[in-house]
Amino acid sequence: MKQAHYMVWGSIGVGKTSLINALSDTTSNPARKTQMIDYRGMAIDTPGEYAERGHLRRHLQSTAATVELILVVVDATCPETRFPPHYFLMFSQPVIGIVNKIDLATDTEVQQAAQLLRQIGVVGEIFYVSAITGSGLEKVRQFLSNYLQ
Ligand SMILES: Nc1nc2c(ncn2[C@@H]2O[C@H](COP(=O)(O)OP(=O)(O)O)[C@@H](O)[C@H]2O)c(=O)[nH]1
Ligand SMILES: [Mg+2]
Repeated sequence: MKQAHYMVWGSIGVGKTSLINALSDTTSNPARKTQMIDYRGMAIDTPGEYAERGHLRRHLQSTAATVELILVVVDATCPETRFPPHYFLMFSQPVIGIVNKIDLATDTEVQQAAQLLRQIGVVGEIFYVSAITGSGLEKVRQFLSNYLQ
């Protein structure tokens, strides 16, 4: 199987699948509900249900051990999370944050979402994007292409 390079984590509906579609150069299908851990080229998409429940989260943790980079996505319009504080500090790989849906959020909400990422242990760079309008995605693409050789 082709080795995926990065894994996308986040709660249900934050826009993980939309983001991967937007970052991939493939014709973007509208996001379908993600039913299982989904290997899609460079990325591993994950179902929000897994991230939200402790006992399912363990499946993601073992998959995460095989990737080079972890992306944690939060929804700027809904700055809340089920991840425990400092959760992402457990990973040895770099963990970067994505604040998605900035097209719908106020500046204050965007700042709150970034703080939330810090609280759950995302210590890497934070990017501010809209998977729908494409705003901010170029920086993420550049980061990925520099980082993942
Ligand atoms: N306005 C807006 N909607 C978004 C954005 N990203 C995702 N969505 C919408 O949010 C919903 C959930 O997206 P999806 O990618 O399935 O989320 P997932 O469950 O994290 O994979 C869909 O209706 C998307 O069209 C965004 O940046 N802006
Ligand atoms: Mg999905």
